[in-house]
Amino acid sequence: MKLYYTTGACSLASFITLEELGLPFQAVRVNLKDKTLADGGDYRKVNPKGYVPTLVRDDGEVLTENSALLGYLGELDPKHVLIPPPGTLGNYRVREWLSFVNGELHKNVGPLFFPNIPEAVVAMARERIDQRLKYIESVLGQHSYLTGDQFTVADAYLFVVLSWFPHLKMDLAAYPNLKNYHDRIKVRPAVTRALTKEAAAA
Ligand SMILES: N[C@@H](CCC(=O)N[C@@H](CS)C(=O)NCC(=O)O)C(=O)O
Repeated sequence: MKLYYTTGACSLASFITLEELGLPFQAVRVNLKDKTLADGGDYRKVNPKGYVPTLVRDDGEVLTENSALLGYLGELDPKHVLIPPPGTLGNYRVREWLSFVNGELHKNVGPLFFPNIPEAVVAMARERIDQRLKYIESVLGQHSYLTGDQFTVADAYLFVVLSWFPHLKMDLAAYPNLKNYHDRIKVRPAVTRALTKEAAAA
């Protein structure tokens, strides 16, 4: 299996998931600016959409989109630790959160990285992010992770989006449960491994 990633990007959620599962995989770094690979190859030949993450299975099948990759990888685990078994309500609960993190958070936070974004758009995005974080803050007042007391692929994804905040001069001071949640996930051995390997892999 190959994971195409960019250091610190949303692909880190799949990287963390693969580390949590202990599955062998090859990490291939993508330069998002010019859509090239470390060996100079054209990333668009792997994924014509030009963004990360992309997962290429050993049989050559290519999977894209964070929610699809995280659901797929989670279900590779026969012990169903990172997502409950397919077809169960628990499985849909995790997918519900994957969709929320992707559509409601990632896609409101991501544009803030663009330098020339108009102030009105920044203000609107920040207001929406605050509303979403307040909701998650209340959920994390009831249990340790998004769907209960078990870490899932949705937590891996949310962790990554929250880890962008310092780069955007945003912090979690107003959301103590989320701050505690982020601090707990940051020290998971699989997360530490993923961060270290991401920085080192080529
Ligand atoms: N819809 C995609 C979006 C992924 C995405 O936004 N990837 C960012 C990094 S976090 C990226 O590669 N951006 C570069 C680009 O859009 O050209 C998904 O959910 O997987």
